[in-house]
Amino acid sequence: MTFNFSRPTWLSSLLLFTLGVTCTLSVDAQTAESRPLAIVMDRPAKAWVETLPLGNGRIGIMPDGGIARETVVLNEISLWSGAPQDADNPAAYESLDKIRQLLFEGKNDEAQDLMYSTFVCKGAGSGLGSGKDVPYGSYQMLGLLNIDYTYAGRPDTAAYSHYQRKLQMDNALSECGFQLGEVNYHREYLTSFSDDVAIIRLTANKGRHISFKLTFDRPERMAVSVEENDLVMQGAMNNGSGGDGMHYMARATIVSKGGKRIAGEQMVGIENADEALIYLSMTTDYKNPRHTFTNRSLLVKAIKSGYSRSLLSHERQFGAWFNRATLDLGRNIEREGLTTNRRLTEFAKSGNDNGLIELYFQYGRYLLICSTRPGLLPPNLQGLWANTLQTPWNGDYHMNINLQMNLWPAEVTNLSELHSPLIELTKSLVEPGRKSAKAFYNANGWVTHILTNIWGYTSPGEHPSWGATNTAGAWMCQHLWEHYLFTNDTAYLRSVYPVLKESALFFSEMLVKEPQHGWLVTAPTTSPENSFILPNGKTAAICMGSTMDNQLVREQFGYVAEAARILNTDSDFALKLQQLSAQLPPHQIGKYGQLQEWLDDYQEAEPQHRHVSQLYGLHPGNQITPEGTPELAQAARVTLDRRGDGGTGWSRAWKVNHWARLADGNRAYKLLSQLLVPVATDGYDYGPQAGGTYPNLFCAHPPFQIDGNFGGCAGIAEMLLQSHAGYIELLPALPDAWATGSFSGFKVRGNGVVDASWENKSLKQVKLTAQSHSLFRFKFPVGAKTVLVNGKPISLPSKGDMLEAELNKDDILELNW
Ligand code: FUC
Repeated sequence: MTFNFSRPTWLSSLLLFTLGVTCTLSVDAQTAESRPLAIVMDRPAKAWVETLPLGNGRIGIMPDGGIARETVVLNEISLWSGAPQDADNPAAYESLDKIRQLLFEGKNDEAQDLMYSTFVCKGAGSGLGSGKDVPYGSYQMLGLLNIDYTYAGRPDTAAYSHYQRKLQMDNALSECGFQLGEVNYHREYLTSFSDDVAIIRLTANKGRHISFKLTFDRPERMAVSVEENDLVMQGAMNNGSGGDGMHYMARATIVSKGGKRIAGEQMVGIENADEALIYLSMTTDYKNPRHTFTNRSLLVKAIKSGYSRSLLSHERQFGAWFNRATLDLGRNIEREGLTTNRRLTEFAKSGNDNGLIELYFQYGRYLLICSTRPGLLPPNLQGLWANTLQTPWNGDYHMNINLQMNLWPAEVTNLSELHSPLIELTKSLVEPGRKSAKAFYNANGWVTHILTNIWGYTSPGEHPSWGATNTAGAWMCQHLWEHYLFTNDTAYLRSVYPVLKESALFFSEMLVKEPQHGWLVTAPTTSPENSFILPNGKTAAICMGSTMDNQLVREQFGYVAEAARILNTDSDFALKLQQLSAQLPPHQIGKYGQLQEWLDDYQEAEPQHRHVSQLYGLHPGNQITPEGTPELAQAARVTLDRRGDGGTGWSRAWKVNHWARLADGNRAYKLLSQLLVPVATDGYDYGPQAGGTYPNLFCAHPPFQIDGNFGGCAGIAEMLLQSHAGYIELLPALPDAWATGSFSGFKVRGNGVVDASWENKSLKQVKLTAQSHSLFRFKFPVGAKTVLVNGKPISLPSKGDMLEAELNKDDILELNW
């Protein structure tokens, strides 16, 4: 079979090789005219966190670029062990009154002890984060594809030169090139957005030089066979009760130009081909009982369309997402010539690489586009990339910050549709969550606790100290509401209103009056995942009315009432929510001037704890703003100072957003620099010195956890554009390091797309395009020279220092200074 090949913008090095130029070629040869949105390495990966991730929202590959053997880690977003289970303890609510009574009496330690025996899930829960063989299950690596190469003349494979490996972010293509002996080899990798298979293309600048064998590998639960020309691996996961659970299949086939096919019982290969394409299809039977049929037909279809066409439509479909937003903060061309790991090191030493910030921002968007897809699942703790069977924390959905952080870039960076898998996951929790609400709180409505999986887990975790948080559902609902705020889509709001309403119904029934002030509080609960010291010297995590819970419930009662008003329904329920809301605990300022984390001003057991749950109301919520609540904003600053500027990767990313909301650009930039600190370790580390960034720009908790990538990406946007406080503000937290720059395609609440440019920290131009009819309010610096709507000068009504513009769909508002 032959195929056409149109060369994409590829490594300058290989072009030079082809032309016979023998200069020493390093990454520096990537010249400056183009803006290289790429991660670049100059050797094969020695660790998984040096490999470059490709994904199309469903399947993912991470090739290591090896010379003699290349190992490609394979993923499929739905591949989970475990199974649906009933983990609700039906008698749990019988101990609820007792637990609450102990909390009312200030005996939190006793309440917590009692919960261990009465108020946790039934069974093993998440298996303490190692749940692959219990019913909770784990997200798992699908397996490994090994490519064992043979090179003509058997050169020493360690003697390669001119090596370069890169991931080009703007077309979702990875490439690798090197010289061995006299021959230049080139590989391209993609996980096709159009064909839904992975493709690896292998070429050399001399004919008949492509020879390799393919094998699959997996530590367990796999059988490999050769079917016609395809290498097939299949198996079933452990369902957690000793039986077979989810089935999976991977199928690889080689299409070559020239060469001789070889095959063994568990191997296929090619010898002396001019070029070769490896097509790889991966499926599971999650919601697709006919997956083996799908698996093969995807492969057949992709091969039929031919590589050039596949590549073009892949780039077109990926680009339709990626190209919606741009960022330019200026660049340091010298640094762009370095490998990405060196670039990180240099940045840690002296900053001064705004191109790296742009790269990190766009990488966040890239990772989101590649790890979720409408109709499938949201990105898990590792997006869709895992290289083990027991993924850390089961690679699940933690809902006390982590899953939500994954979606923070979705709206503001113009990838709104990618919010839908999280929205669908939330909807799917309503039914099991109703049962959990009855079992644990004897309440109507639905609840979910801190963790969930793809099997609808809504019970508390196995340890109340972290597993008892019951406002995770409210936090998920905040995303459903935010999606409405950004899209103005009333039909969508109507479709999710029952989910929001039933969550609020749950809280309206489970809140109890605490005796000291008569406030309505959640109980029992936690402030994730911190603990405090009781007057008796003991430490506890279980409390009532944690500040985060109060904020989440107050916010939810507010937007459910507002949604009811918009949809012209449930006015009595809305009124009731407003009345309840007035009885929730107010924010309190503690002895250090900090925003109090608990109802009582307890001493934190760990003052620098990674979670900053009590600042939910500052970000992602909007109850605390420097303008609206200056005293609380000041208390939030004190809280952040007490917590410090370190922490795990995601913790640093969250604090970027917090400081952005506090309008402190330089501090936000400092936290961003903390997030970009190079990290080599890969063990679990929770400490204040822990987090940072791996060579492939994956966020290090450590271990790898993707939330920090997404939180950092969203934080960069939050520094440049905000719309959470009822108005749009440009450059609210611009650091000195970003004095001149521009962005385009960012989104604001009200469904507007914003482009802006600035010089010497002063706005030059702002353009807002309304995507639906909407009233936009702006807080702008005074003195705009021209204000135009659809090109015509106008004077807009202004209220105080706010400018108001009611725009129709496609209207363009432009301001120039
Ligand atoms: C929460 C965090 C941990 C980790 C885990 C996946 O429990 O406290 O740091 O991110 O989720």
